[in-house]
Amino acid sequence: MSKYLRLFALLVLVTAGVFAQEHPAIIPMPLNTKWGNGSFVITANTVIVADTADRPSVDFFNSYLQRFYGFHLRVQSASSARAIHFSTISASDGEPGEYSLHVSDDNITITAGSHEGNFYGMQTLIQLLPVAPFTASTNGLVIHPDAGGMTIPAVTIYDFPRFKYRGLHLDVGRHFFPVDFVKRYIDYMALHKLNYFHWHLTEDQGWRVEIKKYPRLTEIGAWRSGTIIGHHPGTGDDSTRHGGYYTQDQIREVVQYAADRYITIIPEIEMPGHAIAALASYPSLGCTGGPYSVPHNFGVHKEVFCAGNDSVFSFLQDVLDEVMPLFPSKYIHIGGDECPKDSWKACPKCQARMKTLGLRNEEELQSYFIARIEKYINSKGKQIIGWDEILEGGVAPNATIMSWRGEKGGVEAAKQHHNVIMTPGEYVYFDHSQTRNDDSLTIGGYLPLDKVYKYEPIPAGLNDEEAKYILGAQANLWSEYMSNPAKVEYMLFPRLSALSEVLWSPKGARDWKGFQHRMATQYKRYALWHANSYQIWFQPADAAVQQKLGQWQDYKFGLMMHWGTYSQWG
Ligand code: TNX
Repeated sequence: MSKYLRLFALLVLVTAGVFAQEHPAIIPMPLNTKWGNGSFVITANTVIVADTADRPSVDFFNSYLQRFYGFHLRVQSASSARAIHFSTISASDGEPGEYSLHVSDDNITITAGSHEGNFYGMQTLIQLLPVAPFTASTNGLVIHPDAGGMTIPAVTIYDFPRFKYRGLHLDVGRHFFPVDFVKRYIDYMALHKLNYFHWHLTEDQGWRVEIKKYPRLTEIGAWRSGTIIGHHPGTGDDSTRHGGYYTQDQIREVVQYAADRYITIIPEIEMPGHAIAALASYPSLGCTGGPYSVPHNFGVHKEVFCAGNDSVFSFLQDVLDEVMPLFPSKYIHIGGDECPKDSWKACPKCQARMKTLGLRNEEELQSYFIARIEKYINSKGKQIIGWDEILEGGVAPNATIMSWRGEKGGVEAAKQHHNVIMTPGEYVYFDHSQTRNDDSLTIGGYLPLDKVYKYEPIPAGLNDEEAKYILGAQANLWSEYMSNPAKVEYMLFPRLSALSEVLWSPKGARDWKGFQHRMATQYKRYALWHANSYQIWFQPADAAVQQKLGQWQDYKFGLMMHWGTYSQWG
């Protein structure tokens, strides 16, 4: 090869390398991406062409532009040149959530088989927006379209999710979080293309949903007079009243907010354990009749709903009668985990029930409890989800299982042809620390970003037929040691981004190194959203990532100067 040819080849390689790095970082990685030549420039004159049915996508996009870039676009139904087009084709044989996104010099077109698909296409478009450089202004970060517009690189993407259940959970029982934060949490889910929000609404330490027939649940059960200091059992008590609850109107508002983001909310009403807040409100619901008080500490408590008392079932049915109409979800989560059997063993009513029904042990009494509630919920056209303990003593006939104590429960349930949502503690418990020297208070355990990223939701040991019962996976945020939104965000980010790729992207696209490179951009998005995040996630050995992070640190520093305490939520 001549000297010039070699030089030319080198130049081509270097340029290709540079261009490869210039492409926007998309998370979760789409199924199929072909970068083109050229670009579309969004200016203040760009219009959005969409039907009213795609209003949720258009509104999300415009409010994202407004909030983070300081402008929004005009919307019209008539076709136009130089526009962002949303179109839905009715493709009954399409994959759920599939979309294609095409960016050329003249247009941006999002085409999908459903409005939900258009929403995901729009989320990908959001990730093509430039995130740097920013100019500071009084309303935040602005790339004003008048200043040359926003350049969106030409690309053709075809995409659909790997799993149909892409979940995230939030425990609002241990600590209460206000509606505004719950909405923000739902936005974070939407930005990561997740579609199920598991709202853990009742706990020992707090009952969080208004039930009109039983006002004491929120007058008494939503409040505790203090919280332990430090890890359970605690080194003291803060003696500070904590609590709160959502009115039914607020619940409806949040459900609609989620629906506008194609997210289904699954409410959890815990039974027979984790229910002291309810017992404190109505002591006759427990085996001894109380008195009970809303605990200040955490862990697994022995006071549970009495399984021998029919009025407990009437109470729960009344509660469900008010809860089910609030949530369009076909699933209702009934808990079922960590129910010690001590009080049932000592309770004459529970023992009498076991004798009448010929139940051999208290595990079978728990199965009776869950199956009786399942029957009621099924009679209203809904289905139950329960934690994997509901497999013990015989599983309720139509239940979906959430496998949290490792993968075993999920494997067992799938083999019994029950639907399964994988949520094993080891891989997706975001209450665990992200670093071995976490100086913030957490429940313990160590779950770094790469472990989440490498998680495979289909457990080994299932054949193809059984694997079909794995609907997807979910990360859980238990809030014993998350007392404020900034802490929740700190535990959520960056792990949420890894989870989204596990749930959405094809298995073969999983690439830890490439993901780390894309995360440098994702961190800038976190900053754009004012999201708090855990930052020291990278492998110090990876020089390229470090260099990007160096840029990020400079950038973040500028941001902190601008906002003061940027990590504060609010
Ligand atoms: C177990 S996961 C629980 C929760 C705790 C969590 C802490 C599950 C079904 N039950 O009540 O908050 O561990 O990691």
